Amino acid sequence: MKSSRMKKVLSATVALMMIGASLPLAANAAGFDWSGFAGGFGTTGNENIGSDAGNGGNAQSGLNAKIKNDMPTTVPGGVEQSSRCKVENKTYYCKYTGKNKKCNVILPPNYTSSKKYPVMFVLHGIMGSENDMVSGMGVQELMTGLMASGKAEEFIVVTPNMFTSKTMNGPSGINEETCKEYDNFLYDVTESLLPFIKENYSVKEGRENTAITGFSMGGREAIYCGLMRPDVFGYVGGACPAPGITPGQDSFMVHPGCMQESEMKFRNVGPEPEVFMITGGTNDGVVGTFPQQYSTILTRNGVNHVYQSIPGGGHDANSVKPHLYTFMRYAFKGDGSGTSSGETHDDPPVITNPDENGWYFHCGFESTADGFTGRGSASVTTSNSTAYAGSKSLYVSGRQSAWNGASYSLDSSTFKAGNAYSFSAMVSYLEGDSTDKFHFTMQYTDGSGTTNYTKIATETVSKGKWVQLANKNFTIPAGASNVQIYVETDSSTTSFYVDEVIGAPAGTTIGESGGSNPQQPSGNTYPTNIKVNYNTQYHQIQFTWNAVPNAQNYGIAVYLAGKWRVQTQSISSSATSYVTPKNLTPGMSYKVAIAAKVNGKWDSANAIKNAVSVTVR
Ligand SMILES: [Ca+2]
Repeated sequence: MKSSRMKKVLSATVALMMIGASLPLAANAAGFDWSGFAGGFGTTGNENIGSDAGNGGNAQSGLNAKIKNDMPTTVPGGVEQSSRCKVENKTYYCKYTGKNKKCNVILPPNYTSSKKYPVMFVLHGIMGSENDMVSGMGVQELMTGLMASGKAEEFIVVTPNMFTSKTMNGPSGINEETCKEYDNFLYDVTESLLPFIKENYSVKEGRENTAITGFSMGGREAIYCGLMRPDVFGYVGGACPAPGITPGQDSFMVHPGCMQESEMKFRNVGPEPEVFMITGGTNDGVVGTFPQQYSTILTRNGVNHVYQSIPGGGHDANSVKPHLYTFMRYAFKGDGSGTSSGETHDDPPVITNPDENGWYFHCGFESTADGFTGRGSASVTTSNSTAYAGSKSLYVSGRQSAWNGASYSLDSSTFKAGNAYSFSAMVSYLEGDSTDKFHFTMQYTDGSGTTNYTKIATETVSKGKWVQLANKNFTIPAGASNVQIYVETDSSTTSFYVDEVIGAPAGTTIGESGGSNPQQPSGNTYPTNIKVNYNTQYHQIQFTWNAVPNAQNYGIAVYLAGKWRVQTQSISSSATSYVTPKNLTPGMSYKVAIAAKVNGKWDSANAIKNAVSVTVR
C-alpha cells in the first residue's frame, strides 16, 4: 500500500475514533481513497488485543456453540506461514450484468485436480476490488498454516469483485447506489461466479462445501448472501460488517436496508448454515457498533449465530485475522444437517408438507400401485382398462370377501391421531350387478392394541361410472396407530378399480364435488382478492388481499424445492398486505399462498388452493 494513501485513511480513522465509535463518521468521504478500507491498513500482527471475546452472541448449538468456546481474539503465534498458495486471476461472464467480471482464485498448497475441494468466498470492502483480500489480511498465510497443521480442511478461496452493475463499470462513490450494486453480487455469485468456479476447478458441490465471508462491505454482503441463500452457503461469516443490511444511518448515507430488522433471519429455502459467525472490533472507527447491532437483531430474531468481539480491534487486520483464523478452522466441518435457529412458534406452521396441489399424498396409479396392497385374498395391479384420471387405475381382483380390497398405510409423521384430514378416492367397476355399495374405510390399532375399523365415506356406485368416496374433515381417532385406509365393498366380491386416492389437510376440497361433510362455508377463512404489485427498482413484490372476518393473523408460504415453506405467520390481523424482502432474483417465479388464522386454526388448504404465481421483475 502506498504510504500516502495509508496516511489519509489512518487520519480519517483517528478522527472517527475521536468522534465516537458508535457512528461511522467521516467528512468529505469522496476525497479519500477508500481502497484502503478494502485491503486493510497493512498491519501484520495482532497488537494490543485482549482475550475477552464477548458473550458469543446467540450460539445455541452445533458448530456455533463450539466456536463460542474456541475463538481466540488473536491468531496464535506460528499459525500464519509464508504462502504456498497459487493465485489465478480469472475473467468470467456475469449473467446478471451481461458483462465480464474478474476474480482471483487462491488455490491451496498441493492443489491437484485429482481431488475435489470446498470453496470459500472472501469479499472485499467498499470501493475495493478482487485483489484486496488476496494479501494483507492473512488469507493465504492462514490457509497455508492451518492446512499444513491439519487444523483446516483444504479449500479454494475465491476473492471476487463484488461490484455488480448493469450500467456502471465501477462505484461512483460511497453512496446508496454503490451499495445497491454491491447487493447485486447476490445474483452474480449464485448464478454466474459459483458455476464458473465449478466448471473450471476441482470443486465439491453443495451448501455443505460452500462458505462465504468478508470484511466491512464484504462482511455485509457475505451475511446478506448467506441470509438470502442458505441453500447455497452452508458457512457464513462477516468481519467488521458494514451497515445497511437493515435500515440505518451513518455519516455517508441513510441505508434503506436490504430487509427490515424483523426479517433479518435465514430465508426458509434450506437448512440454516452450520456456522454463522460475525466478528466486530471494539475500537472500529468505521463501522462502529454496527456488527454488534447485527448480532443483537439476530439474537432478537432467534437466529443461531456466534458473535466475536475483538477487544481493541479496529477496522483492520487485527479484527479480520482472528475471524478468518476461526472461520477457516470450522468451515466445512459440519455434519451436513444444518443448524436450527431454535425459534419457537406458538402456532403450528401454516403448512407442513403438502405438495403443489396442497395434498399430502396422491396415488394416480400411472406406473405403479403407488404403495397399495391387496387385503386378504385380493391382488392389486395397475390397469389401463379404465381410469378416472390419466390412462391407468388400480385394478383390485381375486376378492373372496367384501373386506378384501386395496389398502394403503398412512405415514404417521404426517397423519397424526386425533387430527382431521381430507381423504378422497375414486372407485368404479365394470362387471357385476348394476349398482354396488362401496366403503372407504380406516383400519387402526387403538391404545389397547385392538384393531378397529371406521368408515371414512360410503357411496353407491353404478356399473361403469366413476364415483368419489370422500370426506373433507375426517378425524383419525385419538390413540390410533398402524393407520391404513382401504376401499372395500359392502357385501359383493366383484373386481373393481380405484384411482386418484388423495390425502390432504382437513377442509381441502378434492375433485369437483369435494365429497361429503363440507366443513364450513368457503370464503371466510382464507384471503381472497389477492393482488400483486411489483417493484422493479428493488425487485420486491407486494401482496394485498381482502380482510378475513375474525382473522387473528395472516401467514405467507412459498412453494420452494418441493415444499410449502412458511415465510411468516405473524402478520397482524390489521394488515392486509405483505412486502417481500428486497432483491429477489429477477426472472424467478414463485407460487405464493396467503393464509389466515381464524379461531386458532390456519386454513392452509384453501390458501394453497388460491395460491398466486408471481415472477420477480
Ligand atoms: Ca390414474
